[in-house]
Amino acid sequence: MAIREIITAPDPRLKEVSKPVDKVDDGLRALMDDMLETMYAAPGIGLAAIQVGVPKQVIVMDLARDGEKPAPRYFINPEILWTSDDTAVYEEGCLSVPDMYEDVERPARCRVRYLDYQGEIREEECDELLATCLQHEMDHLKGILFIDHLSRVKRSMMLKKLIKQKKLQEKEPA
Ligand code: GNR
Ligand code: NI
Repeated sequence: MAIREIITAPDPRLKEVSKPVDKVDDGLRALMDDMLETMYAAPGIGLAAIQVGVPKQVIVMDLARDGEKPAPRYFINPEILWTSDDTAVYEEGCLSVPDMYEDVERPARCRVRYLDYQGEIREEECDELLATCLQHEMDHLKGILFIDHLSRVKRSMMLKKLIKQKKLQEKEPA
């Protein structure tokens, strides 16, 4: 397993549309293992493959709290089958939009079909943080970031800050 570099906005790769996976094999599982390790190290609760530069429809997630037993989840080729009409607002953050948090409104519940770590087909009804996080990750697969759900004014303010952060990073690399 290895920790990979997480791409941050603005970067054209984050706008790429990810392609479906045609086979769940050991190569894909190695990618998912790296993604999980990268996500835990960040730390974050979800990660889409495009955030490490791989445009495949792959998501890893772990919603266990501090001190709880790890509960890794894997979603390959996820499809939303249904979303509720009622919505929920959650203060979102993103590893590709470091240190910024804003409220985002999304359907409160959804039903998803996906392939798991073994390549088995599964269906699940999601609510609360799982519904929010899954929709946030599925946006990444379409090249969408949570800041794209905000007003133009908020988004351009955040993009300005992101560009400033990058310029500072260039001056003193990690
Ligand atoms: O770690 C993360 N936390 C989070 C909080 C609220 C809503 C979504 C998320 S996902 C984010 C990790 C990430 O950027 N995934 O793409
Ligand atoms: Ni994100």
